[in-house]
Amino acid sequence: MNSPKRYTITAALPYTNGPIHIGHLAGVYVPADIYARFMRMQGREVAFVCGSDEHGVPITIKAKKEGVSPQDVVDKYHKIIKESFEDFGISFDNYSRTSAEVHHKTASEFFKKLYDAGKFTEETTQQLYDEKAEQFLADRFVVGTCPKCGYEESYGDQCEKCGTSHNATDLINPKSAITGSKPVLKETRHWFLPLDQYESWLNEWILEGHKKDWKSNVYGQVKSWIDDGLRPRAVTRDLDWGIPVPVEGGEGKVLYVWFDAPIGYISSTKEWAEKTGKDWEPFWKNEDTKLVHFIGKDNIVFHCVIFPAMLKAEGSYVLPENVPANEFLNLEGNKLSTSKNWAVWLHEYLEEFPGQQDVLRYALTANAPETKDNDFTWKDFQARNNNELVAIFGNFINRVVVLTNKYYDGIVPEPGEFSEVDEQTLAELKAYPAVIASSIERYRFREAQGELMNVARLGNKYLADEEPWKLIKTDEERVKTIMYVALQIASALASLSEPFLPYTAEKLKRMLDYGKASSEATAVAFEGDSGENEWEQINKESSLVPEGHQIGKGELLFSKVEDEQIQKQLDKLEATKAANIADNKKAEPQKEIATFEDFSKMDLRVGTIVEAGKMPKANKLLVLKVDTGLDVRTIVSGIAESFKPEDIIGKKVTVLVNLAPRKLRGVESEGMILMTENADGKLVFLNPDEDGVKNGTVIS
Ligand code: B3M
Ligand code: ZN
Repeated sequence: MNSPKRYTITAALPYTNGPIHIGHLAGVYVPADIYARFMRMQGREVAFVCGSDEHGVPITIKAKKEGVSPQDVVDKYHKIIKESFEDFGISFDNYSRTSAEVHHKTASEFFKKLYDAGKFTEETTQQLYDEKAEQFLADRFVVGTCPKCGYEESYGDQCEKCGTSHNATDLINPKSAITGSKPVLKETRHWFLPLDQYESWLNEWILEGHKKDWKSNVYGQVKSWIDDGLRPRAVTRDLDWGIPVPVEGGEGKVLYVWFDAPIGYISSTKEWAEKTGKDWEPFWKNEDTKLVHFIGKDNIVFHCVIFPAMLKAEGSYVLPENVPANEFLNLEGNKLSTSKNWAVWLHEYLEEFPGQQDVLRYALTANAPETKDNDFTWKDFQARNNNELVAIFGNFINRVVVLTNKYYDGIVPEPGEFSEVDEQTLAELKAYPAVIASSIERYRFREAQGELMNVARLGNKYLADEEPWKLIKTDEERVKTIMYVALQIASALASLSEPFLPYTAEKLKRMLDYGKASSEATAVAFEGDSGENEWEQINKESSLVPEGHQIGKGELLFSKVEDEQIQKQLDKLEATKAANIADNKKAEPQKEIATFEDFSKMDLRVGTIVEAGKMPKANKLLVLKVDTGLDVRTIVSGIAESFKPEDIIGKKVTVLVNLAPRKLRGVESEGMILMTENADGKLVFLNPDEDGVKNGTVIS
């Protein structure tokens, strides 16, 4: 898209079933904020919108667990989340919530427009139903094996492991997340978005149109989902928490959370426009608007396929220009988990590291999972702060400000003749705004921040090489030039650091009294320019810290993170791990009673694994040949993350031989191998440890 007139930047609406943790920040909110701040500095018109995602089954599960109402849950976490984003400097223009009236109205009107235009199909289908809980099981109310990748904890609407989105009835071995019981099928009527009808358009719009500019991890997941064939998707649910279906026959039903939530971006923009007296429509309907969605990889299908199909069906909206989804961040080698409290919670970080928002922003961006999952460790956090922010960025600024105050009472000296080194240093400096801008515009924030750090390295090296503190005794004129050059680098850092380290940039502008300079010098520098922006001022002849300008006193930009602080965090995680292990020991609640007849239907045999191999492109599945004593048969098993194929050949196993055969990734699997898991979550076989037991022996 040639130079957009305005930017609508959205960040995934966090579910209000828990606080924000570093995985959310690294995956979505820090990159989105860097991008929004940068675009504003470019003088662009920006609407950076987000809000709490307050409907959906995760909220009702949390409410049941806490014995409160869903509204209590969303009110509690909406407040925590909104405040922690504000205190962390995520610069939303508006942060709304999907329980807000404006959203109920916007989402209902959106649904009604598609309904009236006949864009939905209405189908009476068999849906999963929990007879004990007396309710239909949708989304996270049901778990089972993902039909695409074999992940055994897949939800009813999406698999967090492979990202695919499916209908609950597609799950293998579904189990109610409410009572643990096996669901039955019960008739119910829903409205479906016929995604299959958008397949050729999606092929053209994405697979052809965005082949080059969408990240490969995003493009790959979307392509795989489309290639698997698109099917109608239910956009309503038999639930009582959510936006009521606004049409005849919708009693007792609500909009599917993933139908209403993305519309939340539009509602939030409307709310913002209302507050600021702007018109929201150009941000969602004008072709010269660039719409960018910042999300985590588990939301790719919803933002690249389902929501665009909804926008296409509605017909008056622009489509996302890019969806630069990040992969996942792990914590000390383990998956972040809200339910297991395995996380660094943002609101706790803000309490324990007061005033150090930028340190966490910096460490998360330096390790951002932009193309693959990555790991956050407290040791790395400490190293990034002490070895980079303190030792390079802070050290350089401190020297510049202290020496300028010491030698010239804070007045920027008039430079003499520039040496070759000075010329070269200033030339290198002038290249950085474009270099950093180019990385940001391609959503490479890790790379962009690395270049920012190179500016601080340039300054640090320049001073270390020129040693003004030595020359001051013998060549005062030379020192004036050196300090002038160093001050230009410092003022460049004040601008270039703002998208990444907003709190540091603010302090640095105060120390250089840049605010005043920028107003005066900006007026001079940008006078007559075609509205040049702050980002460009570094390339201007008229410096923002010109000779004669009075800078302020020094203040500490960064302080060392001590070993004790890190140890305290590591101890906290150890305590969480211990609590989880203790929790694991608490067995799951017993399932409903099974009659002897039920049990006698199951045919369990001793078997031996005689062959084992990986399932192509499915990192959880192994394809096994098992000698069951009756025959040698193929069984597909989700154990690839616990065992290497070569390690389990010859292993005795317990096999359920009369389980109905099913196709997994195109391979017919005839039976199931019984497994359990140890305290560390590693799978173990259930097998007779007596060697003499022959294959085919019945287990009863
Ligand atoms: N609430 C976040 C998640 O899946 C989900 C994003 C909605 S963005 C419209 O964790
Ligand atoms: Zn899956």
